Amino acid sequence: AKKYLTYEERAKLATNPTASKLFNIMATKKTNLAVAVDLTRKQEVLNLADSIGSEICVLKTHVDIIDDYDQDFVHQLEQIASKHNFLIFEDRKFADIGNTVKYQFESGVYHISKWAHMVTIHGVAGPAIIDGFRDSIKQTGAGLLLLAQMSSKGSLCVGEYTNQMIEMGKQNSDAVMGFICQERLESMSDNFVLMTPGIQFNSKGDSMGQQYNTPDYVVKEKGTDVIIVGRGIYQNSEPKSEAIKYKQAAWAAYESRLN
Ligand code: S5P
Repeated sequence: AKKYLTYEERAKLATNPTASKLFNIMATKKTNLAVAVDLTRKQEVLNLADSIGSEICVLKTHVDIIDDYDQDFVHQLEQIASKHNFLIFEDRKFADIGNTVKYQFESGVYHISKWAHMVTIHGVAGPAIIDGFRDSIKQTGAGLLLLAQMSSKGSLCVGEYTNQMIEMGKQNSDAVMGFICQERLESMSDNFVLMTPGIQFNSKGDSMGQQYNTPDYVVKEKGTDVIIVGRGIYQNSEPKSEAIKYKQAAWAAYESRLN
């Protein structure tokens, strides 16, 4: 059987500052729940963030789906994040050459580098994509999350591609804080945070290829660290009490794998 370390121990092994910070928040707040708030109005996102903030370690955004996005949105979200001690994860899935992603990260409407504690990256363009983030994250300590596997049906992020993404992470472990994945593979060392989307209690999937597992399955059976829940929480009529259920299930799975 695998030997699992505690999140406190993992915080000390982390090679990226945001990874270390996240492991510490998880241990302090006793939550390995991240929520994907895929709502399209600024006030809806902010209201949900404030209502579930005490239950989560990370709030994941897709800022490019917010109809009325503005700088005030980010300003308010940052205040809510520091009030409740969670991190902000912009799920931008950068995938271009280094020089282009540098502009996409720092410029444009969103200025993601100014406020995101972590962002997602696809490795299709090769490891030099990471060089596009270096200037910024040297200053902020932000973390990169590499997409090693995806939750959707027919995903091409499998097999040798997955192995190459893990290798890319290890070669850049100062900048890379962890992986988006569906399972812990032997080669994923303990300095990395493993985050898993495609989580819902009461559904197996949607009509557009999403596939769901339970918190217990991915954390206990598959060995990942953080569950990412979207519609299972924000579409529930009682999002706060539903968030507490996901938090408790994921934390119980974490505790039981330590024994
Ligand atoms: O493989 C992936 C990677 C990600 S980041 N599968 C995913 O679903 N995601 C994201 O997780 C997706 O963009 C969405 O924001 C969230 C899942 O949302 P849900 O509503 O299906 O829980």
